[in-house]
Amino acid sequence: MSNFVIAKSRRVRSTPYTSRIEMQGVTSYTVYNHMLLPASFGTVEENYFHLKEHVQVWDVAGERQVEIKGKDAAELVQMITCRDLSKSKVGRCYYCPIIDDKGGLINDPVILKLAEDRWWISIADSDVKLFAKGIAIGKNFQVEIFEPDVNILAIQGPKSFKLMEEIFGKEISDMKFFGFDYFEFEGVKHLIARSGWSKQGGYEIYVEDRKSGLALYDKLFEVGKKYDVKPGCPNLIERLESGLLSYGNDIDIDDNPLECGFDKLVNTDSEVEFLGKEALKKIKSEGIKKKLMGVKIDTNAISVTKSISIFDENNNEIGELRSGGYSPHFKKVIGIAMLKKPYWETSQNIKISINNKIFNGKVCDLPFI
Ligand code: THG
Repeated sequence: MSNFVIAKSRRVRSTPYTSRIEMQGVTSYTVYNHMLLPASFGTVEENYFHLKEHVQVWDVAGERQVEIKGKDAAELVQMITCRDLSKSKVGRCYYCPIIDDKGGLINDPVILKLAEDRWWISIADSDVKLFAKGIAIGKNFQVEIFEPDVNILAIQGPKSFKLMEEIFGKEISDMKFFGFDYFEFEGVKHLIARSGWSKQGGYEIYVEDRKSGLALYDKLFEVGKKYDVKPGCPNLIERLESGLLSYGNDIDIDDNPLECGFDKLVNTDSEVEFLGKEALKKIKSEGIKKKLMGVKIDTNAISVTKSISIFDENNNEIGELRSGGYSPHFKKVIGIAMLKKPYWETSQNIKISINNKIFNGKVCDLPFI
């Protein structure tokens, strides 16, 4: 295999922390929302064990914010998600499928309600800003839609609580999962949420003041020494074991939220109006024809860089593997697959072919753990 690097440019944006993580030995990047997102610091397996035991600081500035502000902000946000936000509260985060008129998944962001007329959509990798602008223009909504200069630092891992307490005070530990509030660092207030794209616990700091953010970055490593803090990034194995979905990998615009296991977030029986409500009602009544499931495969290594066809014992193509990696916990490869009806039952045996070698496996429920 050839070795290559991602060529940087204005279009492939750096983050305020890029120079820091390059000094700290980042070994690969992916591109996420037109921005550099670190993908490894050494091997994914080393990063996995460290994340589960200690604490990591992640440059996840690529999780961009789409700010929706103005008189019709709440109406626009509700228009693009199938989750009923009518009882949502300021100071809370909401995981919300964004869907189009056909029920196709546009994105699966965390939505922060900053005020009744001010929201942040913390997006996965697709151009939600353009989609929201199109809807707002078509509906003549009075809103401003823009990408503010917010650059998230995620603090993840079991020791994240101790580390954050030392910097921001004991109160930060009182925050509930998916709550957020403002906490002061050296005279500057930062929005901090109890959230993050791992299930090892932690926080996300929505840095608006770049200068203070860099000072905070350095402070986290200084204070974090005794907790064995390391720079890190979203970890393929940990997020698979935890059942966290990756837009563009596991799910996409050709999937609807019912096929992706978001049933509880599809509130077609509520009063609220949203795009794709009729489409989703119809899909619900007719039943889905494919479904996202876990798979376990009897091998110790796999690299999924495109969809891999999945077959049953009679060589019928029954679906596709969309992500996968070796799990030290299960001692086999675990993956996320889109399987056709009726092959998504957990008793289903599967086969995949990689480089002319056949591997056997089984369908299982999500999340794995
Ligand atoms: N944090 C922030 N922005 C993000 C992500 C994030 N944007 C991109 C991407 N991640 C969006 N996708 C997800 C997917 C899952 C979760 C968060 C963002 C998640 N899920 C929990 C779970 O599945 O257990 C909780 C869901 C819930 O309680 O509703 O956290 O990570 N800022």
